Amino acid sequence: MSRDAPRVGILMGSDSDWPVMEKALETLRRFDVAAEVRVLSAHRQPVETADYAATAAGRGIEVLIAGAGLAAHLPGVIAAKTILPVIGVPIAAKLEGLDALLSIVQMPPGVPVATVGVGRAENAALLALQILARGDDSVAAKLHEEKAAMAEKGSRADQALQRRIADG
Ligand code: RP5
Repeated sequence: MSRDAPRVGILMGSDSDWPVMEKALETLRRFDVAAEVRVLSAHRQPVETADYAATAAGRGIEVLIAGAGLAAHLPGVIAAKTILPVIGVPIAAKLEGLDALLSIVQMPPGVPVATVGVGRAENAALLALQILARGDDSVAAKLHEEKAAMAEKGSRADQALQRRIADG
């Protein structure tokens, strides 16, 4: 694990969200970007959550990723207390995550939360990395490499499919 100061905060409403949210940490580690991870429930720890959001930027955090399920208020409550970009990850605790998706994405005017798909913690990390890459050439270079590798994989799959079709 990187010993650098954390640049990204990965937050979740419950430790039951960790199996999904750990994908965000894994993705950030792949890019050598340090993160801090916290369980902070908007409902069960309201004071601690508000304090975290209000102090994150001052401690050097640049982007926040917040995952929650059910009445998923954590990303919005965090966004209310900071001007750091907040990326919300809906967790499928009930209703296949539709409840959390709508709760996170339907923020009122003035308080945006960038919302990824249900359970898509790795995409939240990639979006956080893309934000960091605006001022970090090393992260930008790794993101370009990753995109090229993805395109290469797709091309190989396409070529293999063409061969299978041609062979009948
Ligand atoms: C939400 O309630 C959490 O984000 C979690 O997805 C869901 C269930 O929490 P637990 O009852 O498992 O702690 O606040």
